[in-house]
Amino acid sequence: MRAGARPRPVPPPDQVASRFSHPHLYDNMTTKHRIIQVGSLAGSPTANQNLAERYDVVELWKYPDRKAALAEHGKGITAVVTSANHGADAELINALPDLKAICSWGVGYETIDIQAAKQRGVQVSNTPDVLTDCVADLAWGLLIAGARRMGQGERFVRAGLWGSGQVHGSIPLGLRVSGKKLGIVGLGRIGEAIARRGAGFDMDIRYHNRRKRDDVPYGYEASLTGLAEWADFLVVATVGGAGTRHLVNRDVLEALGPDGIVVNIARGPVIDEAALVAALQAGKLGCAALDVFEHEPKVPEALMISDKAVVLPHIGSATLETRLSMENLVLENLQAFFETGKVVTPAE
Ligand code: 8YV
Repeated sequence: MRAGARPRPVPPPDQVASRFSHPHLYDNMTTKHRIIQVGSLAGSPTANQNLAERYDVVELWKYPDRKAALAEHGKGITAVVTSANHGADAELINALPDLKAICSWGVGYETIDIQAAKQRGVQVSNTPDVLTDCVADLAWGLLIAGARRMGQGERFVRAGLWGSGQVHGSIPLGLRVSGKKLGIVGLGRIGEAIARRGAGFDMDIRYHNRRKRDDVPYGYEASLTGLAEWADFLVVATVGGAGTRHLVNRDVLEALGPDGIVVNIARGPVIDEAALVAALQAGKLGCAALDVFEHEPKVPEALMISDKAVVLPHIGSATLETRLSMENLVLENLQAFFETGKVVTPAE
């Protein structure tokens, strides 16, 4: 999204069909387009149901032999629905000779083989903008939870230790959040929304990006280690995929330092998780507040038991409003594709 641009408004679910549909498109069951859905979209309240009402859905995840299912149902399929989690690899793309569009639920699409799609002239859509605010909100939640030891405090109360007079009857002091130096790794849509919120906390804000941006009021650091050295808090908001794997490595984490906090709402592999654990254990990094992990849903045991870690199960976009908006955007993309031949929010 451009600087200052607001998320595109998304209609409520009951209005989605009317925006694109011909009046009688769904009157007759036989006119339903057949699509392949790679995996369940159970993280969205009504996505599976809405897709099944509008389309003749081949639910690929329910077939024990995916290859055989694609061979049996693939012919004539022009559209696939997937998610950042379920992806679409070259094998799937190339098993569908008539494929023209992949509509994905989620903003990240590193699990979709874009090269294979491009080679075949297949359009790929994602769901940008609609989740930006909620993911940015969660980044701040994590940062404050880490600095103010909120998880630790909650565990303390729940364990009945408050006022118990036991040896562990207190928790260490946290760190002040307001007025600190905030470094952002990846100043895209979500990174920028995180930065905007930083102004409310009177923070000095700098960022590291592939390219310097001339349309933002934040300082640019060409070196990520340099940014980490300067910052009190480092928030990772960059895209995932091979290009950013282990971008946040041991040097970066150690540059952040013993009081530094790293937050990740992007993709687990952007941080070298083994280096992260080692830095926390050695006291070279203060805290890690994470919504994403290198091998989800696996969380390293060392993080599970550490009071220096805040761990969440990849819930950046998991609010009722945002998940409905993501679902609507998938439906919009599909419908626009079937009616105009073009998706509305192409990924690239
Ligand atoms: C979803 C996400 O939870 O949009 C993304 O890229 O990571 C999240 O919003 C994810 O897409 C689940 O597949």
